[in-house]
Amino acid sequence: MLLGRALFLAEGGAGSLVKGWLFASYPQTKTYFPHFDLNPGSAQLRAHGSKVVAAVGDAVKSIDNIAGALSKLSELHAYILRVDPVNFKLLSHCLLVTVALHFPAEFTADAHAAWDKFLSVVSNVLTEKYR
Ligand code: HNI
Repeated sequence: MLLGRALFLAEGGAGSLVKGWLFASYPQTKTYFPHFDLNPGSAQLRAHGSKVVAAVGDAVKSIDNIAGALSKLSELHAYILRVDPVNFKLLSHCLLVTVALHFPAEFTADAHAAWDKFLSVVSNVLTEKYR
């Protein structure tokens, strides 16, 4: 299944690709990473990208309890990092584009819809603590 197969992206360094898309397409998102070397493919970006994609993998594995699986991350983003929720839509879009590019044959209309829905659940979980 495409959700599961995409997990391998974590090792392939796709996480840094996703962040690369994010920073190139939406430069305002770079303000959250003043302490990072943001050059494409930097060691910091790769390490961070792997963590993000691994967390998406955790969400896939706990598809029936995404809120539980990501609760610590939700607190981190809301209370410590204070990332504006709008940025989660931007990142979700970049993730979707990356999956579509890596798996063009499997990225059917159904897969597109499933990813869209899954990423909006993940984003909702990660931003629910702001309320
Ligand atoms: Ni996010 C750290 C997962 C969206 C800015 N983020 C993390 C970590 C994970 C993670 C995992 C590492 C935590 C740790 O080290 O304990 N972030 C996710 C996921 C999403 C997401 C799964 C959405 C799908 N993060 C975003 C967005 C932004 C963002 C949209 C801002 C544009 N994240 C950060 C920042 C850090 C971070 C900033 C800290 C980086 C560092 O290492 O200093």
